[in-house]
Amino acid sequence: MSEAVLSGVESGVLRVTLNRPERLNAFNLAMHAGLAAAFDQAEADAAVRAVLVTGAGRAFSAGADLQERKPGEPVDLGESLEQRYNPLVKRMRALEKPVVCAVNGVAAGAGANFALACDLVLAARSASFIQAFVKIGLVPDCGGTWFLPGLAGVQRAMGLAMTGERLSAEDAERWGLIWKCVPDDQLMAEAAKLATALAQGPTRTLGLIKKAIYSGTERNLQQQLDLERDLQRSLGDSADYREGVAAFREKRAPKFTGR
Ligand code: LHQ
Repeated sequence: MSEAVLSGVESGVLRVTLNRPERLNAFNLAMHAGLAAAFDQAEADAAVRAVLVTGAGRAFSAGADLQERKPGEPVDLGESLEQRYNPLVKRMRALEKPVVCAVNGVAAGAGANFALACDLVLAARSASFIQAFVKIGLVPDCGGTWFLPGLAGVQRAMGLAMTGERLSAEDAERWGLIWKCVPDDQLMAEAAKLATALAQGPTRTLGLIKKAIYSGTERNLQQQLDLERDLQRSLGDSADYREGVAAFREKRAPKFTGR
């Protein structure tokens, strides 16, 4: 049996590929285990300075595997969120390294919201996003009810969640759900270029940018100004800050080491 998740490091980027193309990369236990192992490595390995997530085959991910359980088999969906999906989303957001997502095809249900949990999302022009949950009688999960209103506004979030309509990659970009929609044949090159550039960036700083931006929604301006002060103070004696300023003054490109 082939591995449900493929991973490998190149130029400081851990590439993580969802690899169940025959099931449109639907999430099963093996895929969760593979993702957990990949993020273990992303957290622990100092050589990894950015993560790039994508899907094998024609889809990004069709969400939870709806064929795994026998019809009528009792199921605790809350437990599967608590044990697997929610820890995955939390650790992606908490990882102090950038996570880029290359959405290569349809992203439905938990697959769509797993993509939105990444820090920067690129999508192929032919890709699409579907909050498919309502079609099987569920609410959006994997953070969708939190990400969507923040990214696209309450009305658009409500429309996507209540209708389960397909949103094209172009509209996803226009609505602010994703960073960029790119031509299909350029997706992986663009995503690799972005992830590699981030992997050469001031890693500690990028981690703190995530922290500041993601906590902004929970705080008022005064609290956010205080947080920015504290984060900036902690970066003031970093090697990358010194290098950045030196490079500016010497009119050359900086060489960041991530320290
Ligand atoms: C699939 C799936 C799939 C298995 C396509 N599973 N095989 C739920 C429960 C647990 C806890 C956590 O939270 C969740 C959250 C969720 O994610 S709920 C939402 C689950 N996802 C969906 O409802 C989406 C279901 N899939 C679709 O609507 C379509 O497949 C899409 C729109 C994604 C793609 O459509 P097509 O391009 O027309 O492909 P297809 O439908 O023909 O699918 C191709 C194959 O993949 C097919 O198998 P087959 O053997 O007939 O070729 C599908 O059965 C299989 N597949 N999604 N989620």
